[in-house]
Amino acid sequence: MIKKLLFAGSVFTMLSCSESKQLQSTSSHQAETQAPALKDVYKDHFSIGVAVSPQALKTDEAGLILQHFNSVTAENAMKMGPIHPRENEYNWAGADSIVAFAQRNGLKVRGHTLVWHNQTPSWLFVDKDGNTVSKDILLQRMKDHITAVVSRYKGKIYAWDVVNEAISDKRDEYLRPSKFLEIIGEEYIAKAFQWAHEADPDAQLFYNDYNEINPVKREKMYRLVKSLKDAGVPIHGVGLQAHWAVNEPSRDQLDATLKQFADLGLKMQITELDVSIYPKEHDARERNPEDANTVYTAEREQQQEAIYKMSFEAFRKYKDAISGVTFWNISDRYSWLDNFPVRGRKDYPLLFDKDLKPKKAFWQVVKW
Ligand code: HAH
Repeated sequence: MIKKLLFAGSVFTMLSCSESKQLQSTSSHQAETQAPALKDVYKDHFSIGVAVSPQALKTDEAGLILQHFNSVTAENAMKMGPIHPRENEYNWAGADSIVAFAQRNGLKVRGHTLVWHNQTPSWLFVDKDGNTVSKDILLQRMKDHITAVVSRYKGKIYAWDVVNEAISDKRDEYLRPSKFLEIIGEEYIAKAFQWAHEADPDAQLFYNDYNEINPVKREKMYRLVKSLKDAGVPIHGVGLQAHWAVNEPSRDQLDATLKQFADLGLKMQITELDVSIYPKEHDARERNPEDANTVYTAEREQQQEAIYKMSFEAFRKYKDAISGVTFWNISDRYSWLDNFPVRGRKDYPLLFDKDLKPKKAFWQVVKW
């Protein structure tokens, strides 16, 4: 007990005053509920991360992060739109504050993301007259962006999602039609890895994508990552987003997915885990009358609990291949799923409720 207090005391000295208070209040809450820390439960297996905003780090959610997580990802702050809003202007404030929080508190940082078809800045694909830029110009812009961002956080960000979601969701199409693909061609992917590696040779570089449990999509992800690896491109791992739901994945589907990527011989991380209380949908859509039913019923809660339990059983089975599991958002106060696939439909996909208390699913994840 004394050891624990001394340890806690030494940790507090590294925190800002408000972070220290937040951690203390969360610790007394922990004592009440006897909740073990997620990061301690899994310390011999993989890191436990969480996607954050700079704002959340100034609230009581910071205490919860320090209690349970040993890795953070910026939910939005490092995406190209937010961090590079104009060609000659970077907006470092949000990303810097997340990295500083992590450094003060001894957390690892995953970088997300360097090249993605979404949340791009409006200037990226056009010249000053609004005409589409040439292949050479877009390659140069990509290189400048990747070099600037990766260099700034060299040695502070241990892993990067270099390319996000480059695979098509259409059955018979390999790569997603995007401006990057249209203007540059397939080589934009390998180039991104090469420039990220040049900027920080020690960073672990990942290809990251969603709907990895679907056999058709999974096969294409596997093909892409394997072809990059075989071509000698500096790629070190595959990120499985794991945006799941009450009705998926099945145990067999998940097992087959983890097995296939484990066999690649690269690192594997679960990068954006959440379990929606609604059946899975992959495309944004208009609201319909049934969407008014956002009650977090006992049945929905139970189905979600079962998916979390089964998922962590699978993660433990493949623990030698998995190096990190990151949740996409902190607590049910806020999730990106509140606005996807339907705007304004509240979801409850995480392990902590709006009061930051561990949910039933949390207990499944820590008890084994
Ligand atoms: C992820 N895409 C992104 O990687 C992440 O950056 C974002 O914050 C949330 C989810 C998942 C996705 C999507 O955005 C659109 C359609 C399908 C899946």
